[in-house]
Amino acid sequence: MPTTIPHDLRGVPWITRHDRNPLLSPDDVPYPSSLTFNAGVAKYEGRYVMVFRNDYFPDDDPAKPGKTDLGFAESPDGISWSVRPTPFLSADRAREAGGAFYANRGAEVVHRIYDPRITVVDGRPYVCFAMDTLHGVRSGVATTSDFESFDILSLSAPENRNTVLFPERVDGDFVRLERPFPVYSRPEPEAFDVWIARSADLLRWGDHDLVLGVEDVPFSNRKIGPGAPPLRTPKGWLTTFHAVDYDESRGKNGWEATWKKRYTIGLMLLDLEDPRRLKGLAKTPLMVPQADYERSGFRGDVLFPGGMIAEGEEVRIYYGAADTVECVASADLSDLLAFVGA
Ligand code: BMA
Repeated sequence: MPTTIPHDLRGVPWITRHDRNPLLSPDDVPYPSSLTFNAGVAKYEGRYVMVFRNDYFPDDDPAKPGKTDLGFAESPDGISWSVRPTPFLSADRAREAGGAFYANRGAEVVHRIYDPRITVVDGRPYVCFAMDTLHGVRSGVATTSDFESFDILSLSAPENRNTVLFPERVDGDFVRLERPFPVYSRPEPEAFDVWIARSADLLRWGDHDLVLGVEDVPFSNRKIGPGAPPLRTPKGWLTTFHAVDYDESRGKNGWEATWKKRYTIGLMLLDLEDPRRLKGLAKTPLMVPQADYERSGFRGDVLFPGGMIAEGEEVRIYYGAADTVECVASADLSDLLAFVGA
């Protein structure tokens, strides 16, 4: 892995940030909110649905204990959003719903729920989420029909997050990308990769395999992780990932005392029949923090993709910016495919 990545890294010029960005900010949320970001977005029953990460610190002071849960918003056009009056999934609600998963330790171990992705499979929405517990980070899969009530179907062993379901079964099985955290087995700090797993029933996950190693991504010197649920194209499953680079010379860049990382967006193509196979990878980032709302906020220079939706030949990419707001950018499918060498 390279030790440092150039500061002046550039994204592609043919992606367009929407002029109404940010699409969702804490002011849009009818309950306590300091940050609204890293959303999952999908189309469901004739409208756009969004599950977003909502962080709240009293007085907007991150030093004060706050909470993180998942809000729900909907939209007729994917641009103007209205947020439902109460959160969709919270640590409290997960504790109540997830009793079966905590048989040995009671339910008090859930700290927060975050970084959701929504995938509609066979007409039914699934929400994958990360859950911090006293005993590690677990990845959950929940299903819902109304974004009010939900069933938690599975929770991974720690340490795993950024699980992202494909929108179709492959050979009859559900498939998901994952990002485990191997801390003892790798010499570099935070060298984390993108993995794949399959399941017949969304409960039992196995057949794990590596899809993309961080060492294959020239613009990351730390970790990578799956982004939005993959999009079926004639050439393969097109999918984003986030790529992190760390630079010791970075100092304060956000509300925290120091923040030395940058999160860019990468793009890859997986084989349609066998999505374990990497068919294409862009060797430069698709998007690099550039707009003011991406460069400054709670943590500056963070882009975190969570939704990818085709509108004819145009593809929208929804992403969290600066761990503070939710945004969208769009590009032509043909340009995206050419970028991954298809
Ligand atoms: C990751 C997650 C994301 C966040 C990112 C940058 O570890 O917590 O939710 O966007 O860090 O802070």
